[in-house]
Amino acid sequence: MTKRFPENFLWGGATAANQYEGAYNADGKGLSVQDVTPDGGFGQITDGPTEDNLKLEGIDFYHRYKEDIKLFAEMGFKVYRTSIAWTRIFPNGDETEPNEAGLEFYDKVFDECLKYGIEPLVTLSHYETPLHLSKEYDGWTNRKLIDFFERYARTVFTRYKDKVKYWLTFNEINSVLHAPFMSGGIWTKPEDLSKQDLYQAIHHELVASAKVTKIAREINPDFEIGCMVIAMPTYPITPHPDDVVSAYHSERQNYLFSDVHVRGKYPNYAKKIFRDNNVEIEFAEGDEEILLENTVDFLSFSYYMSRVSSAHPEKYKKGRGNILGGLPNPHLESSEWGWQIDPQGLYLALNDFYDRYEIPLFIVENGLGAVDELVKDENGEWTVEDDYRIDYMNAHLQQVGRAVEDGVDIMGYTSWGCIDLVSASTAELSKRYGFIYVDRNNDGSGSFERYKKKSFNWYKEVIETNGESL
Ligand code: BGP
Repeated sequence: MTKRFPENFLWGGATAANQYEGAYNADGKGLSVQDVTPDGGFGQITDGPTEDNLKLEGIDFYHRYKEDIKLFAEMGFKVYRTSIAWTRIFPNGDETEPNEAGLEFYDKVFDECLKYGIEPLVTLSHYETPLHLSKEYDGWTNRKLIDFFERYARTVFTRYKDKVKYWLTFNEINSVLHAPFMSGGIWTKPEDLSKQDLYQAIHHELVASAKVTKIAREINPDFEIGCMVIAMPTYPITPHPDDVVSAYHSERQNYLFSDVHVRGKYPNYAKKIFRDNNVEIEFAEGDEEILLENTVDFLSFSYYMSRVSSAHPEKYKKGRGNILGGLPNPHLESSEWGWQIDPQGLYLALNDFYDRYEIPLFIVENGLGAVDELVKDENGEWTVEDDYRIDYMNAHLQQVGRAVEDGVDIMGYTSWGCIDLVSASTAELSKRYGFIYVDRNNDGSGSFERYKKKSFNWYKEVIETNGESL
């Protein structure tokens, strides 16, 4: 039998600090934008932390990291993706000295991973802009954030240079188009935010990403630095050329980000997007060179769904569906949250990215958010019979294998929310992705105990056989 997956394929799972660490104000941590969004990234912003915000306690990884990492090791993880909470290191974001207690926490987390031979894959900014930078500076609309981010990145690169090899700069950088507060720390309300300010904020993030890539390479030339975007292949609703062109344009808006990260300059079509939106990006001296000289080593992405586009969307009934808009696809099933399930979309995303860039790819998020029910197994142990999750992942990983056979260079796969955590879009705990069930409910109740789901052993076997069991 052919070995579809490369020998060194990095199998693992993914999380983000704000969705699972809890301990939101422990040991000097400052507030981040997450601490004031109890309804999730698209919901209201509160004056300060409120009791109904499940992220404040998360799943208490902060105190249970040893137990959790041990479980990841039992599944055989080769890599573990998490983020550093910027506000543990620089509580307000604009200080000059870091918070030592915050740095020590991640020392312990990374040491624990390395003890089991698990490589950390670390996102510098996963929807966790310090609240102070949001309120005082209007987040990434302000160029000063580049300096603050550089200081933060330099601090953690230096501190963890012998512990972490794989880094990502911004999680789902293109999500700022849809959730400017959660993604870009932009305090101005979306309805008042001009396109000029939005695209200028994007420019600042792209320049910041390139600048810290440069710093990373100076600190440790062996580091591998990636960018991270939402992949969402877009299908035309009919073969009518108007619909095909409409799908093409929405796809391109997504590529804009990865084009700059990978090719080091704005693509030609960006000019028209800017012109159509009355945007004129302000370049500071040196920005062009910085972007061009510090492109990423690999491209990582999240994949949850494809989307459907029409030149005349008003003609169609909208679904509850896909998070970033688009029309329902009648050929696909949906998750309980209306996200449409399309394993072949992942195959397309992998091939499209690789055709376009020919650099290594890393799938750093994919998975099924579902309502799980704890039941007793034949030995009287609590578990979740999550065959639906196994089916979902099996189908998606088959498509990854298919892309590997096509010759696409794929570094690894980290399934999203490998342990149940708080949802980014809805801030619920009932939207579970994990192989490990965490006993905590939407009303905050629960023991925080961990239980292995059926998918735990399924994934263990996938890793053990390097994908041959799929
Ligand atoms: C991505 C985010 C994650 C994550 C995931 C699932 O957009 O990078 O933080 O949570 O989506 O989304 P949700 O939690 O809303 O189900």
